[in-house]
Amino acid sequence: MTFHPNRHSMSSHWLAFTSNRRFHQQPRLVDRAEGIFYYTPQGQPLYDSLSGLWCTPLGHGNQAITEAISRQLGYLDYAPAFNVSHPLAFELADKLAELAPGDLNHTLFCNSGSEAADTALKLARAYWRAKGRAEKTKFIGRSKGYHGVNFGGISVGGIVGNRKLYGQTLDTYHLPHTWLAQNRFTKGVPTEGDYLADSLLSILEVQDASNIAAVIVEPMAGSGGVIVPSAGYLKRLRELCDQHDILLIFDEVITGFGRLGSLFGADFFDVQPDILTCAKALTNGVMPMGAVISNDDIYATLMDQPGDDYLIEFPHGYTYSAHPLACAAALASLAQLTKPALMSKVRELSGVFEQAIHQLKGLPLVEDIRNIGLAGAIQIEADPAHPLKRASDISALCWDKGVYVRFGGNNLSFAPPFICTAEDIQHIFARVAEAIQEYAKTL
Ligand code: PXG
Repeated sequence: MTFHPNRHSMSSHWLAFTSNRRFHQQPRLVDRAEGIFYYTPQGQPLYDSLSGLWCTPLGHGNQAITEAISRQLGYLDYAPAFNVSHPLAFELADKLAELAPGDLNHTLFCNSGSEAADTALKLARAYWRAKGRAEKTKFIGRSKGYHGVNFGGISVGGIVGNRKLYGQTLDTYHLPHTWLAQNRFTKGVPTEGDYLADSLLSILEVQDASNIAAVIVEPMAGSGGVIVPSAGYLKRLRELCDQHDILLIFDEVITGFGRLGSLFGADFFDVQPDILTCAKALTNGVMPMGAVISNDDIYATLMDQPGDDYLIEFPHGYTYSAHPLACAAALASLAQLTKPALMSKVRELSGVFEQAIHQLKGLPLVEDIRNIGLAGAIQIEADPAHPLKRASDISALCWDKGVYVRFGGNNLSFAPPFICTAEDIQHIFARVAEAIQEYAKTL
């Protein structure tokens, strides 16, 4: 399985969300993974400091997941997703109903976080229409928010680079992001910033709540650079949504299944959304799968619509919704992620992680460090002439030092697997510190 640049045309594979031209100059390949390591074709081990792309908290090569998929493959490789289903889909939906907070009891399956976001937005509109309030169609997202790459997701998303090329989006408005200069270098959840939720009122002043279907936010903005809201921010948002008859959607694609040391971000912040989307860790990243979990009222409203019962209540779904192999992977993954001992370990490691990442305070170019649970980001002072370059260059140096580090904008992001040790975490940040120092010397 060795990659031969001469035998493969580099341009035939157009890499996702990648500067392909830079990749061609310096291709980074992995052809094997085990536990918390990736391996290059030359055999160089690399610490996986982001659990893939936030999606493999149980590490690579998890035996129970491998076995579950193999077993399922022997029984049922595919089942039609429309009008037909299979036992594992119900088993998984029951499990999610049991795990998700409050009355989030009804799951629509899809294949990714992006599909989950667009599904949730369509569901919100369909709900209001079924309630006889068809004018409630607009959405509110948040600056620096990320909800995937489909048209709904980029409309509510608040990362300008992901939206600006694509013309007209849905009718959406954005809350301000929750990064505050005075909270720089806060360890964990900041105290300052609950008032930022009140910006919703300024939007309503102009748009009127009668036109708004839903507010969608990540409990913690992951792709935006691990921006942690203040402790009461989401509670305030919930209050305002209740007062104004607006659905609240939590995008838990990153925060779902233990990343914050609680099963969901909703549990961590003790706030109940009306719809919760998740993906990634649901299957430990081994099979693509997303899920949209809605509350009893939304489900009942769609099921109680007038008309013959042969009619489809929610005309939406994918060929691969509740794919049997993905269901098998998810059940095996959740059986492990929900063990209380694992969550305690995550909370314990979070303390080590917090210490280790904040030790980089004071290094050249480091202008902020944020963390929550087993997630964190180091914000690098941007070069005004090349705003996105430094984090990318530092990540390249980390690769050479044996650590795979994700960069986005001017942030280096970290979300190590739950199976790592305190020493692994310390090792990762020691290498990152060296890389930052060495890079700063070249400027
Ligand atoms: N919502 C959230 C909150 C996400 O973080 C998506 C939706 C989209 O999921 P899919 O499965 O369609 O990619 C995401 C994905 C990064 C990074 O480094 C983050 C994501 C994906 C890739 C990289 O921050 N988040």
